[in-house]
Amino acid sequence: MPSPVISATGLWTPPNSISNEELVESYNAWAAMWNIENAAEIQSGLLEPKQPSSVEFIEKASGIKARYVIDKGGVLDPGIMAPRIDERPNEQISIMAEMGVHAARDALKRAGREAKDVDAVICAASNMQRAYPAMAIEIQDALGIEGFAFDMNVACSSATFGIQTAADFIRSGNARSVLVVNPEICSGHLNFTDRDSHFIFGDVATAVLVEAEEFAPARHWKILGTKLKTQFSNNIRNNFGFLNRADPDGIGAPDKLFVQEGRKVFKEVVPMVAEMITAHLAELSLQPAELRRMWLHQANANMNRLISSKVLGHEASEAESPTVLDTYANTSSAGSIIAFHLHSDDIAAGQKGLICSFGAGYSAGTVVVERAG
Ligand code: CO8
Repeated sequence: MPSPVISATGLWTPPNSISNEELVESYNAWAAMWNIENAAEIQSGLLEPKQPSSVEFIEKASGIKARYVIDKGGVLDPGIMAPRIDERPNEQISIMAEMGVHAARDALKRAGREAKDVDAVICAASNMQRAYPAMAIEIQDALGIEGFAFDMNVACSSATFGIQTAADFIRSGNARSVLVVNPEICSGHLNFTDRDSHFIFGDVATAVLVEAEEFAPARHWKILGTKLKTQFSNNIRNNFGFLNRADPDGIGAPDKLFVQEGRKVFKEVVPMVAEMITAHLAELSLQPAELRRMWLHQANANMNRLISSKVLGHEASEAESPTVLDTYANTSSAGSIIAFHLHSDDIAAGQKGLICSFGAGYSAGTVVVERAG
């Protein structure tokens, strides 16, 4: 049976970054306007006034200092409070596919691989730009790949679920080289008028090239094992869909955007993920101390601190569990892949690490890797 490996990863970062200061200034301007517009109802007690957001709270509660976005102007305009991304004609590549292609090309270049050698493309992301044709097929077409492509969505865990799916294609002999692409335009589903969550997400695209070991470049990552888990929860939800659409002219009904019970998510997901990692390592006869690094999902710095403490028995250093959410914020499925992409060059042959994602569903995935070559 062929063994699956990760040959390379790729990253595409949007050119526009928004600092906490800029985001809070626009939220507070919007909230002040809202309070003036609703002064009578607030006065009569029918409505609660909007409280200001704060840079200090955001950094302390989440570890986020900035986020990259596709459109900065619309997000920061207190009269809009949403990204304004121009619709493109059908003849032009769609924005999500374009981001995915950038990240995929980066991964292919790093692997020294030509597109024609790839057999399949999986677009694994939290939100697809349209129902069909699949984003993955458009990415496949733009790259000139033969074979097959399809989309899959497991929210923040899409990348690890995509990696296991690709690894299974390799093991079964159905493919020799599979591109897993994660374009995430989280800003399109974020309610920038919700003080509790307006700071959480950013936009980005990552790609992971999963291949059969004998076909892969000499320097690669062996996949020692993958594990996936899901457990239904309404604590992170987005009701947007073809049966219940958001207001096409504006921000729309709040439940057609990202909503969460952040505290409950924190409390329920941390033990679930820590137990999952510990059990997966035990199954592979590995001690936590044998992990040179954990590339954890980037949702919240405090969450990662707690998970790594439970797994390692001590608070992880930056070298043991690197953070990228200070500059990228939560980029859903792409977060752990960005961390892996940016912080793995120093890992020596034979050293092991863990890629781990978790999020809506609930869903969680672990991929244990070992540097080779
Ligand atoms: N500024 C100032 N104060 C604030 C703000 C703000 N912006 N927001 C809240 N506060 C106040 C609250 O009002 C509250 O005040 P009080 O104590 O007086 O009631 C106080 O701060 C504390 O509020 P919270 O309890 O909400 O704060 P927490 O400490 O719990 O931190 C977090 C909030 C950061 C949200 C935290 O709970 C957390 O990170 N939880 C986990 C979240 C998580 O991991 N979610 C996963 C989502 S990812 C996913 O899978 C979805 C995929 C979809 C992707 C893309 C779509 C966009």
